[in-house]
Amino acid sequence: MGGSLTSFQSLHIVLLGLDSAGKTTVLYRLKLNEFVNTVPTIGFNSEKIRLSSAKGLSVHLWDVGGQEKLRPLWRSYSRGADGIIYVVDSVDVERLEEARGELHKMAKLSENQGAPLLVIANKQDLPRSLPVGDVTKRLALEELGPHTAYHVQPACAIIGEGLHEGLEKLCHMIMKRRQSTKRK
Ligand code: G3D
Ligand code: MG
Repeated sequence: MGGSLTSFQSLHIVLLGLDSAGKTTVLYRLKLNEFVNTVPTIGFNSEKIRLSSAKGLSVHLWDVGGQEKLRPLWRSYSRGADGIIYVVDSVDVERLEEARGELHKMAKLSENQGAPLLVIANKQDLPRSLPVGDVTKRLALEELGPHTAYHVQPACAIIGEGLHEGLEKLCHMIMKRRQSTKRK
């Protein structure tokens, strides 16, 4: 097996982000390919998804509630994760700073160091959404250090635009990391 995209692998990926960023919408768009009217997540939602592009590869996505009182749970759900999806609301400029703080806090936990990161710059359909370049800067992603591979994907979760593309990039980063740790 090892680092290549062989059959029957399941990747453990967690979906994190502030409340109302669009995590649950992302999850059900990927799973069901349809819009699901969400309610604020208490605890977590979890789904297994098969990737159409990479045969036999499935991802197990954990959508953890983003309200402040639930954020301490992020740590236990993301422990040992193969990859992290961090969803941000590209319109909510004020809370991007809070989003940056939570992201960096989590990335510093030793358990997560080096887990590839997909940032979903969500709600790009809205007129005042920040472009990905601005989102990247405001989240200070370059400060994450050389061991964390990341990709910032513009997306609109309600129609699903950008989600599969982003997920494939994440899986690719995960496989690359597996190959390089195997070599060491
Ligand atoms: P969360 O799981 O991160 O807390 P949700 O977020 O998935 O529950 O989404 C929060 C709200 O944002 C929902 O609206 C949802 O429909 C909306 N949303 C999610 N993605 C997008 C997007 O790409 N564009 C737009 N315009 N809205 C989006 P409500 O009205 O139910 O609060
Ligand atoms: Mg939710």
